[in-house]
Amino acid sequence: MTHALIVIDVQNDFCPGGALAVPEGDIIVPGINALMDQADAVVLTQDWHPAGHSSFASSHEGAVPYEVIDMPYGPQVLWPDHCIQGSTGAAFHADLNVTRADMIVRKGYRSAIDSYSAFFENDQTTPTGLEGYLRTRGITQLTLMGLATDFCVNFSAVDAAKLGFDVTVRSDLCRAIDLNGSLGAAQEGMKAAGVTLD
Ligand code: VGL
Ligand code: ZN
Repeated sequence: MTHALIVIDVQNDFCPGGALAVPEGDIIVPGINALMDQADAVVLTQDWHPAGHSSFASSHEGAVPYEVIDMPYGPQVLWPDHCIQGSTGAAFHADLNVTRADMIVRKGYRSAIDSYSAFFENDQTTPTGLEGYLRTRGITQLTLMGLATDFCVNFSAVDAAKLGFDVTVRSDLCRAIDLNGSLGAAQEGMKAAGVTLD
């Protein structure tokens, strides 16, 4: 079996001091780097929003961060402005071993739709292209880690399992936002989808 590490959104804005900081988001970096040597492939994902993205509370009159609104594709949490294309906040954490990456997948670059998952945008149908990349390389086994456990890692892991990949999430190398119990729900959802939580 050919094995890929999928490193989700280890970017400055999700680390302490960032615009959408995840507690301890930076302490997972050395552990992620240490796994890269043993992998056949390393894929990094990068949340990559244009200014004024529809997932930002600031794009909606009277809205505040962390409220949920209805979008044409379903409910959407509104976030502080984060991971603006080309900004320091959107850059990978300085200590992440970016040199080892075979592939960098950017997502969330369409203004009207968010993309938590590395495989499909939040309409759950528009592909990012990652599935094709992995399949054409003969990759069947995925280990996921990164930020945040309950959003982008969760959505990516569930989609990967639904697509038929053998999926493990290294919970020790993830950190969560944990909004209104979202971490517990994510853990249940991943298990139900057949994801192994390590
Ligand atoms: C993420 C919220 C908004 C994530 C990205 O990487 O989990 N969360 N954009
Ligand atoms: Zn985002």
